[in-house]
Amino acid sequence: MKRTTGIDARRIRSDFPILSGRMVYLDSAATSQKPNKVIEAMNTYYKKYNANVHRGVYRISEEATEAYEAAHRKVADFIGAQSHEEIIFVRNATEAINLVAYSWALANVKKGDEILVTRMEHHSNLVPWQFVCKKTGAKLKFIEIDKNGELVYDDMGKLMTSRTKLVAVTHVSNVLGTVNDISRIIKEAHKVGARVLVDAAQSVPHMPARVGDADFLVFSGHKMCGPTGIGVLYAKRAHLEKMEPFLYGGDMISRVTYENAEWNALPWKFEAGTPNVAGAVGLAAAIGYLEGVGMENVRTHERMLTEYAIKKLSTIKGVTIYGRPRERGGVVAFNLAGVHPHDLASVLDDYNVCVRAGHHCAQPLLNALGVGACARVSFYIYNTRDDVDALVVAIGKAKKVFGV
Ligand code: 7TS
Repeated sequence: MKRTTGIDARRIRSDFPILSGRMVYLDSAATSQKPNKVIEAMNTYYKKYNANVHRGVYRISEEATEAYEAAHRKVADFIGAQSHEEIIFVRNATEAINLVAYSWALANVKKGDEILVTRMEHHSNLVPWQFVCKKTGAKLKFIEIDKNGELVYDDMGKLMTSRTKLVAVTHVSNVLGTVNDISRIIKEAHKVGARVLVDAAQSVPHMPARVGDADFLVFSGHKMCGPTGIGVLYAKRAHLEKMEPFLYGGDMISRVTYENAEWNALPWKFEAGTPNVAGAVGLAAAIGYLEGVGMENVRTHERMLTEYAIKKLSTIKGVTIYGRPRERGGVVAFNLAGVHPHDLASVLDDYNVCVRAGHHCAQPLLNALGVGACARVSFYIYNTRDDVDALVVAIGKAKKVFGV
């Protein structure tokens, strides 16, 4: 492939041992693959300085503590947070949203209040708010989407009122690929005094993304070249100071008597128990790797691949693509008429092409699109135009198999 996007995807691919064969991996929105640099950083931790953190005074424990804390600083820098105190490590984006639901929302949302989400949310940014509304008597409201898969921004003025306590919105849809205008949403929400949670699970890995004025922002390490089991909650320091902890126990305290406890400094107040040190080390290495590639380059490369994929898929008879947003992430969801997406994915797998099929944890959105399921390809830095070509060839084979 020609280097037209500032990325040499073939060279990058060689950094990912799982991609050393012929596999065409088109499911990075579910989880990304991991480069050697990340795998090695985690191996080195286990081989050379595995110890619990914030406890021992011996050398390797200090080394582990330093690496763990440095990972918080690395994340803070990467997303433009003011300090590591605003970065809480959790298991994944889902847990980060639940932390906000339990610690912030249950204390701040009352009967008659409203929580506003969009019609394109992943279950992770929908189900916790359904729970909060049921528990508190608040009402869940929705920003609609238009036929292109974009939010109907003009309705926001009507939907956001003094009753709106929280606007929880995805930055990039994991189905439609829509890149939402987060700055605009935050500006509108803050006008009525609402807090904003940004689900950045599909944006932080793929484009330069800064926390800006967001109150809360969440993402997962495993979608950005990092390991599973580590995710991030960013929250403005002022909110974290007022919030009660989510989990209680060791590490999150400063002083304990038989009757009472005082909380540790931020961010440790929200990190009870022995944390995922290896995960933090891996996430820091992943960020280092992505910085080496350059997030602008990641975005440009995925834009190029997505445009190419849409162009190619559009030429295949029977293919319907869902969503035509003007700003789109590296995600293309589609169906092939007459073939269930699970069957399609299964035949594509026979040709070493990995795509996701199903409801993509966005069942209400799929229902709104009038389909129960669809296939989805999603790109990352190691994908090339050749991968798209291989997909198109494999779809052609599937068409023959199913006689469509
Ligand atoms: N939010 C969005 C927008 C997502 O796409 C996902 C995962 C999550 C939240 C949850 O992330 P987790 O790491 O807590 O599970 N999306 C997908 C997907 O599209 N296919 O598999 C997982």
